[in-house]
Amino acid sequence: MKIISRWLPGLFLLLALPSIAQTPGSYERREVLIRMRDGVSLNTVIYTPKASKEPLPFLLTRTPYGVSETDSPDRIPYVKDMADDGYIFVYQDIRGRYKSEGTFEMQRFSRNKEDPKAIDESTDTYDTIDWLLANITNNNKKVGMYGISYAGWTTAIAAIDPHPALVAVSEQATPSDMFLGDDFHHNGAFRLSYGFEYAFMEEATKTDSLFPFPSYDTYDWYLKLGPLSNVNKLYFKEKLPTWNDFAKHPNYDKFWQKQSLISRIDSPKIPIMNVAGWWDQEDFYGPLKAYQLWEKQDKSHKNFLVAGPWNHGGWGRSDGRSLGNIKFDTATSVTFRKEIQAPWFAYYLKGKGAGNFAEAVTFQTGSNTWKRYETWPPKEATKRNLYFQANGKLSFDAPNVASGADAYVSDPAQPVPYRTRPIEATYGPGSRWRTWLTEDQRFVHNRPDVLSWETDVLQEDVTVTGEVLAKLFAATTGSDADWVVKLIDVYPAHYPKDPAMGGYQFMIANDVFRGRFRNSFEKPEAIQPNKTETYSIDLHTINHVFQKGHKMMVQIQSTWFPIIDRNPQTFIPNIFEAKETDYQKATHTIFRSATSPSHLELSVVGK
Ligand code: PG9
Repeated sequence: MKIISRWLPGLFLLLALPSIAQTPGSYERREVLIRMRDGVSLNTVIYTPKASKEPLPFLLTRTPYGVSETDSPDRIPYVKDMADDGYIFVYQDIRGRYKSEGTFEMQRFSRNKEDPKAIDESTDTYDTIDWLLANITNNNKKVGMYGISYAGWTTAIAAIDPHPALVAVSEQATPSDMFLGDDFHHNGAFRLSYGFEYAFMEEATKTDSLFPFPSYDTYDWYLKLGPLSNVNKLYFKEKLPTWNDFAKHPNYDKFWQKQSLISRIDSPKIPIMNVAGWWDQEDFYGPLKAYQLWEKQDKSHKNFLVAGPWNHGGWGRSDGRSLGNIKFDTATSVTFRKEIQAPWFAYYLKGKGAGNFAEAVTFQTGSNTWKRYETWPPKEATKRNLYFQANGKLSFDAPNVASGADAYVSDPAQPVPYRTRPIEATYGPGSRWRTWLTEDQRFVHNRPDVLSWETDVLQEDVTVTGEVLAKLFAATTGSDADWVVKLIDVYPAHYPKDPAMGGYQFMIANDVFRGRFRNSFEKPEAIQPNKTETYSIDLHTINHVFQKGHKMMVQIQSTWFPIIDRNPQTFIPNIFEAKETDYQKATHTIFRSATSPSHLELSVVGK
């Protein structure tokens, strides 16, 4: 994601290196090349307050998206509160990107630690901090690090093996595992449009470039692309390492496991604030997983979680009063920046304030209120199952019928669009990518290949705070299948508070699961046609009140295109090698009987 340029309205280009340019703001800017241990130099923009007398801490961000156009921090809403307090802001192009030397490698974090010259993003951070402490005057010898998404990931890995001067970090929307969740796959299902467009954006050139789609709506383009092997044949010609890795590693092998934070995180060595957006279209799994992994070994209250009603990085941009069509009554991003982020860094980097931060602060949607928790997910929630019933009903009562099922035909030649068309290029002009998770799901509600079950009108609020798990009993006539599960808040048909929202189907939780991985992500197995199998699908944690007068709905479908590549529905060991003829229609059946009671397990607070 092109974070920096999306934050920054202004453009201040530097003409000579190194140099000092006075900006109209209260910060002084310079751009320097910092030499790493292997001789490669990284381009770095440094903003220092003009007026400050006392020694100040650094706040460092490392990104692949280009730092030269970064505006003065006192003019960037995301960090303005901290800028007004006074820090030395440091922005760096990571290796091989924009004005930095060296070669870019996607998520480089696997150096040989025996080799003192070996490098990765962790050593580049270390060397940068060494240089800053020695070369920037009037610093207080403390460094904080923060960043969203890729810059959240560089932050997370800096915290795993921290430089002694790195004393507090906030990873925000870091990816944690690119096969199980996050940008490139979810539960083994390949995120086609994101993987394709992102690999091109980062690796076709040194600066970000958009794939030149010949049409505005990419849905047909991806459909006409045919099997995934056509990508290299027709377009990438084996030149993009990230795409080649997708094709070479279709299962959860060492390649994915080694780069996953799951295999890297142990006890938190320094304070860490993990930040997540409930409707993050890129890395929602990541920060929640990172929080959970650190939390397992957090003995001294160093690990924190903040989650709010945001898309990817939304807390850094807008005021956070709304997302797409959904309104939250209060300026959630402003609250985060002023009352959470700024005091947190001020305490750890400057010793200001009392520092009694809550373990978890999450915004509860529906009631639209901030809540503080001593654990996340909170222990007071109880598990309640929401069962699929006959006639499209959903209820908290288990089915007592001996047999019962609903079926649909899923056709890879007619995949369900994941958002309303036109599906603009992910980061292209006019793209609605950033709010797709909040779109009204009525656009697919009555398709024959999308099944829906809904409760009666709720007579009282149902508050779900914590984990949501889908348990499906399902069969297919094919030998592989994807299962997409969506938990939806259905607004009352007549909704005087906001009439245009009457009947809106607002997706609260969702995910996709590739059936071949039901027993193991490492070793996929064909599904035996017509055999009922169980699938446990993690829909992650939420904090939402389904209000009295609303209904709860579950939708299930087997295509979500082109964000997820089409499952051929015929088991092929590597889908990147599937042929056009392998893609076949199949009938999928979801059971809802006493012995095969498909349901969602919800963490319910209160009644
Ligand atoms: N979601 C983007 C990303 C992060 C890390 C690796 C690959 C992609 C981003 O917004 O930076």
